[in-house]
Amino acid sequence: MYISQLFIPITKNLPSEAKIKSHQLMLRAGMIKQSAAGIYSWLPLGFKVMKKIEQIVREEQNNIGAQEMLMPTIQSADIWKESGRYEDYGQEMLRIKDRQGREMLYGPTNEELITEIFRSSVKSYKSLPQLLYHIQWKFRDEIRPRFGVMRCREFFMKDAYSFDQDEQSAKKSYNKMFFSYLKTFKRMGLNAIPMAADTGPIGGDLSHEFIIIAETGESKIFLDKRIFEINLEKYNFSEESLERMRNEFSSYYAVTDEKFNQKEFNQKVEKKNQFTTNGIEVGHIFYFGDKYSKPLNCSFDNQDGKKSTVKMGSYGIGVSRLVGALIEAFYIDGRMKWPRSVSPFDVVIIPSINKNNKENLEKSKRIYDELKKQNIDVLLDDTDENLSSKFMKHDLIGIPFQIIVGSKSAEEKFEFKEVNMKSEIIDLKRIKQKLQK
Ligand code: 5CA
Repeated sequence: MYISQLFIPITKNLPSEAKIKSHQLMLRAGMIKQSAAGIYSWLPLGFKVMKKIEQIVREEQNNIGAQEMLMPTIQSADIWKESGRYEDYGQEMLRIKDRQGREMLYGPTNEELITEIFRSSVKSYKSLPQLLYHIQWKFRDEIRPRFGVMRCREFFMKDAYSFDQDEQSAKKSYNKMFFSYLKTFKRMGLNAIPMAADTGPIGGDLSHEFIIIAETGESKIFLDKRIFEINLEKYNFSEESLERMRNEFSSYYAVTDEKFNQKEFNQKVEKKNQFTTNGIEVGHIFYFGDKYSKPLNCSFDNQDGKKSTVKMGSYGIGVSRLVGALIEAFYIDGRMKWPRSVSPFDVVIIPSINKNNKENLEKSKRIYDELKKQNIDVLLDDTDENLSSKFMKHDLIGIPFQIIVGSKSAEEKFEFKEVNMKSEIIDLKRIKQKLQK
């Protein structure tokens, strides 16, 4: 893509409510535009990043055998009345009436809807276990939407639901998802820490939040810092390995302020290992047994020919929140550097261009064509702004690799730079190798 053709409304004017860096950067770099409080349009650059995150989430869900589907955003109130959550959910739920006067709502989550789908089709233990997910918009009428895409009213979420015969098998599904989440976040360059959590309006008795460290995070976290040293490489998806992985994580204290207790912290963690900071919740998983399957009557015939209720869990990842969370994690000293796996482009070519000299632009176009042929997603800054304003712009856009075609580039060698590293003068062949994924 040539930047002159990209719809990227870069702006300097920030509204006063943009207090944290991810919110500021997303507005400045033209990634999003607010359309109402806590509701955003995703412009091409922001949308591209979100799609990359979505794809990583999708691949990792598919890897553990979860099946993708798509449920609607609008749901009927009836099933929520059956589960008893229609009243409980309160004002966070956006309630709507259709032209017939039927009560509808914009789904804040999908436990009821998926249970209703499941109960009408699954009759026997032979069809269990099952793991289903979708990636869909949700709406929660938050009292105080803030921090841009981090706490908004409409947001994009991956939600998965597990269905098992009994508690033991359901815990296996939970552990599988637990490990899969760690791998998913790792692919985005994030070290997410699982923390025992309260279950809130979703319910149940077992739950973990996955939190990444960020000063601006809304959750205060308390942990034994040795938890950072856990090596995921030594684990796999076998039942026994998952069990050991869970045990290793639970052996270290790691909680958010909801569950924090100073006395316990001092007892369980030596002073030198105590670590207190802020974090962003990027995922949350729940095991709630028959909380929904019972009132919604989702049962099956077990091996003994008796009726039994399905045991369920649900597993969320904040796909749109992750765009902001990644910026909080990687935006340092006014400069953004996306991890390669989610960067909007693989590399940007920045030629130094002036009115009398279009040679650098011509050279850049040739590099562009070469890289395109190799399936490298490249952005060419073909504007005639001076180099220093181009650099400032690319500090915002955050593409991790730059090819600078200017005074340092000789004949067929070019200045190649990984952001925040020293540049080197190399030929196109070397550049291609460096960009190989
Ligand atoms: N049904 C369960 C699991 S699917 C559920 O809804 N869990 S949740 O409430 O914890 O949400 C899952 C994830 O969505 C959170 O971890 C968070 O990353 C994201 N999320 C929740 N609320 C918002 C919000 N207001 N704005 C942006 N992202 C949000």
